[in-house]
Amino acid sequence: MGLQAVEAGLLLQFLESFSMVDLFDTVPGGRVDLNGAVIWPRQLDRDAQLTMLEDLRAVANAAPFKQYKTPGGHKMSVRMTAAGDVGWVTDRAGYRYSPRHKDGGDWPDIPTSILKVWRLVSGVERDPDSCLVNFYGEGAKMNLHQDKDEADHQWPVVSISLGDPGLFRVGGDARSDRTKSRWLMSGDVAVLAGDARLAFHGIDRIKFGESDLLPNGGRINVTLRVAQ
Ligand SMILES: O=C(O)CCC(=O)C(=O)O
Repeated sequence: MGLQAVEAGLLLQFLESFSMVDLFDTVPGGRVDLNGAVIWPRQLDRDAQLTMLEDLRAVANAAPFKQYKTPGGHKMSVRMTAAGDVGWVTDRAGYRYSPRHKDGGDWPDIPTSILKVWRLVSGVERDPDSCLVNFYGEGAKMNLHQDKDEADHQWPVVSISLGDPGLFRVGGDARSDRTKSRWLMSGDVAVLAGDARLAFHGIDRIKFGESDLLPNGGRINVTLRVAQ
């Protein structure tokens, strides 16, 4: 690699660590607007994060993490499980919500520690009926996509980050729309609602091992939705 490429890489790292969008997109209440997605930075303190982690261990014991394949046959890099009446799954048969996990049992209930976050930030009376849990190990990412397997898109999507930082990218309703990015930190909460409900979004990469919340590193994302 030439010297200029090394310098450009270092400059990029510097700008990313500075999180430039903060300077321009902070809205009242300390929230951040990222192309219409609202981010509540550091909503959960360390104790709340540890409690949620403990609750998620119980979820994963009842419904173990699996590495799903897309309908096209590609193995996803994240591992997933779920809680609630229905859980999001994918395989050759397609993307869908299923009342049973891959080992055949019902999904466990959504832990109260997680429901509390929805009730605080969603702005709606109805509780979610589905809670997807994504685990990002080293090198895992999630490509740009829309959340549109739910029956009614008027309900918001609420997503909680735990562990290593994840670079969140949000665009518009078309895949080709301009995107903005921000590192989601442990304890951050993001909401996709209203005009941003169907925004394309994804996680470009994580900074594996930067947080000590998970003993072996990695990032957990908890995504709450009204699916049915
Ligand atoms: O990991 C994240 O923060 C985003 C997850 C996500 O987009 C999804 O599960 O649909």
